[in-house]
Amino acid sequence: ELQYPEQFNCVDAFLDKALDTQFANKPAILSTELRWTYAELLTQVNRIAHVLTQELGVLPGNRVLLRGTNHAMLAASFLAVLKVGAVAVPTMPLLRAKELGVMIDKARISHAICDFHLKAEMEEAQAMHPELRQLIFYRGGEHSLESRMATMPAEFTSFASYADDVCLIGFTSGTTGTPKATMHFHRDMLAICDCFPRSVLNVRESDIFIGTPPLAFTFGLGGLLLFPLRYGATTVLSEKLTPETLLQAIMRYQATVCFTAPTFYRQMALLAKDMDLRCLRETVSAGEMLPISTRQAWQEATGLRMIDGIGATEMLHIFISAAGDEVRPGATGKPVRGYQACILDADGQEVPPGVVGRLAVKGPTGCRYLADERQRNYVYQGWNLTGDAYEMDGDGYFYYRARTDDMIISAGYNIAGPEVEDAILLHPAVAECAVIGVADEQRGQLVKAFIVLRAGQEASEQLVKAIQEFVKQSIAPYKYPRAIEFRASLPRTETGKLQRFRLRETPAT
Ligand code: 3SK
Repeated sequence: ELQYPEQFNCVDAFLDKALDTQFANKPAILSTELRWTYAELLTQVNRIAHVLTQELGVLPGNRVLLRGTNHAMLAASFLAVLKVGAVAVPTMPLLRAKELGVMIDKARISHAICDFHLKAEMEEAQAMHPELRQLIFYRGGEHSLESRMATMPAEFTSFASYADDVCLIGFTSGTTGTPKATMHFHRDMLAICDCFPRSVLNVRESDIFIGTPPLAFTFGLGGLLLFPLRYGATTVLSEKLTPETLLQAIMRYQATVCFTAPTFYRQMALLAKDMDLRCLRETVSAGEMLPISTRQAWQEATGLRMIDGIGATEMLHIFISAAGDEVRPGATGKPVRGYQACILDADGQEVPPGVVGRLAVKGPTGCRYLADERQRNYVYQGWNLTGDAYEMDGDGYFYYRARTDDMIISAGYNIAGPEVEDAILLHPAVAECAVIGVADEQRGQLVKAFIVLRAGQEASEQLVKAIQEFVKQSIAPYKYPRAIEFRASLPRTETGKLQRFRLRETPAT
């Protein structure tokens, strides 16, 4: 079991290196416009901490909303909020005023730190929510955070938090509806660093991390900020990345570890063939089910065996994964050291290997929703019920089948939508797809696929038939999509997760 002191501020554990001569001048954060060493990052964090406490009146326990793209000032602001004993509430940069308002209300937010480029919706939200007392902008505007920092001292003594003081409220991305607010403690910030990055990623001081997930998504917060800092490595923060620019950035910074989602790897695999990506040591995929075809395409293009992982905002980071020789085709992996997992049936009883059920997980992090009745559905006898349908084999490997609400029951058959998606994605005309069950008088539910075609491909009845035949050749024929609809794009959350529930809401065509 992981042991931490009763009283500590996690930021000290992330930035203690700045006081060590071996690390002080080592780059902590890199971007196109800046290079901050560990010593510089510590100074910036301390100056922001002074602005928060002296000028904005932030008190320990206050909730501070953060709004920005992946940038060093967002990272420093996050650390400063925790350092003064307040609670960070990171939000996705594309959220609208109304959505911000829901979070301000729910988390009782008193202060906000916002990138000046994202000012409009923030101000609109504040106008509707006067309980948000103080709003400060960085990267622009009058009385900016940077101008206030300029006169502040470079030292700041961290607030003496307790290990189980809440320091982060993370909102879920809303794949199933209204976002939930998950609460995490100072010790959780260290616990996630002591699990996946230590036993699966094997982080080294020389690592250079890069990737796409927003810092507002705990996948990105861990992978692009907390893990690199905890191990004295370097992170590259980039605001807008496409598959092409991510590949270029990997080469420019000689990145060694990449975090992104399957859809990005799928597109990068098409572009990567003639690129020199030998700098990469590990590539981590999470946030969505990793199709077997994407794993293969990436490995063929780069020679790299991808690390798949399942995490959840409720659990903070990845809890099942595998790397290197431990990777088994089709499996997400085994519980990360520190976590336990099992499969439960509808009555909460453990099922034997080979039976599909609900994935349950226990470990040093876990779900505590802020004032939400759904807590009762998530935690059962100490197990966190993730809402994913999984199967375990006799060797303890876990295989994703579907979200529990993505299982389709058609003519008495149980069909996992993602398995059908996997088969469709192998068709050369298909770029993206999502499979759902739609009501059907005869079969109860009917398998329906929404497909985005690759550039240059034309939708036609003939193509529908060709895809259906193609699927029947690779999986049991009863699983083939009896209905296919072509779309220009699929509904996704800002973190890239498919919103199948939105497809279920659309009227049948
Ligand atoms: O929600 C997820 O899919 C996730 C994956 C990895 C790490 C963290 C999270 C929230």
